[in-house]
Amino acid sequence: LDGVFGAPPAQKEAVKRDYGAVRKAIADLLEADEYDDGSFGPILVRLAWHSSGSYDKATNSGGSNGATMRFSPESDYEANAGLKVARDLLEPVKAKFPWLTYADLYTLGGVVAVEEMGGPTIPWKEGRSDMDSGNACGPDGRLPDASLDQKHLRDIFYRMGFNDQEIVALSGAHALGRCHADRSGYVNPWTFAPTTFSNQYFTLLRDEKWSKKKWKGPLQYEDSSKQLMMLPTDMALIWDKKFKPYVMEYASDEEKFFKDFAAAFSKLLENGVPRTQGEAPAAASPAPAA
Ligand code: HIF
Repeated sequence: LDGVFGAPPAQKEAVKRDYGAVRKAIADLLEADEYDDGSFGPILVRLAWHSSGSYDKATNSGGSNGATMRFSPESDYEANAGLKVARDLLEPVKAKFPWLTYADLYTLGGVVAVEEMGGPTIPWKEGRSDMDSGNACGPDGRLPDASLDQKHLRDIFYRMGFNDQEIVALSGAHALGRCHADRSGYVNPWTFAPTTFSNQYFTLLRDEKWSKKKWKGPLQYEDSSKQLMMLPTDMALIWDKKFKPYVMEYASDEEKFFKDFAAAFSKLLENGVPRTQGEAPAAASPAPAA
């Protein structure tokens, strides 16, 4: 009978794609007393975003599908400096769950990090595939340049299909992490709690007096305590009259920020991922095991 009906069940590889176990493995990596502010969470969020932020809507190229950042030239783009730390950190997770694609892992890493640091649940769905060479890397220059202004921000994020409100909502992720002189040339964190997802980025933009930092490095802004920073592109959000109302709204309504951030970040990670009709990003995550 076996010859007629195919391989006997015992020989079928029964791989249970347990995304709950993957999430736990990622969550277990985050805490690290010796690294930065005590967590790899922020750099995993940056990895998820830079994996996805190469998307160009007009040509439907770039984006998280393919995990092309593993390859040169994308791995060496100046904007991606330092992200090897995050990619290397996730290697043991890939080794433990070989059926998992890098493209799904890099995006899920950011989702788990946001959630573990106290942020909203981010709708996420598996299904990205990996390219096996750098031939599919997008061109350099698709990620934003922090030294520029609101026009540049709109050029970059409109290209990915975002509007002004989504640009401001996404920007709240700079509540997390810090700048590193050896990676971007900038220094310091944006908030006093860089491993907690909150709306503090917006309250600080609204309430602090930001002035130019006097130093030999690139132009950045500092608060009255001189411990915190804003990039020129962060300042653009309060200087631009269309962006500013959203900053004010998210500063006074953290719940609204969480809701809008979850939607915009989910969209960022989904951009360019091939889906069959009706297979929209999961409204609830994790998606059920296949
Ligand atoms: Fe960042 N971002 N980002 N960013 N980013 C840095 C670090 C982080 C921009 C520039 C920088 C987003 C948008 C923009 C995170 C998450 C997001 C650094 C410092 C720079 C220069 C890198 C270093 O020196 O280590 C610019 C110009 C953006 C356009 C507005 C996103 C919205 C805020 C999309 C986003 O999610 C995170 C997290 C970090 C911290 C990484 C760390 O290692 O701590």
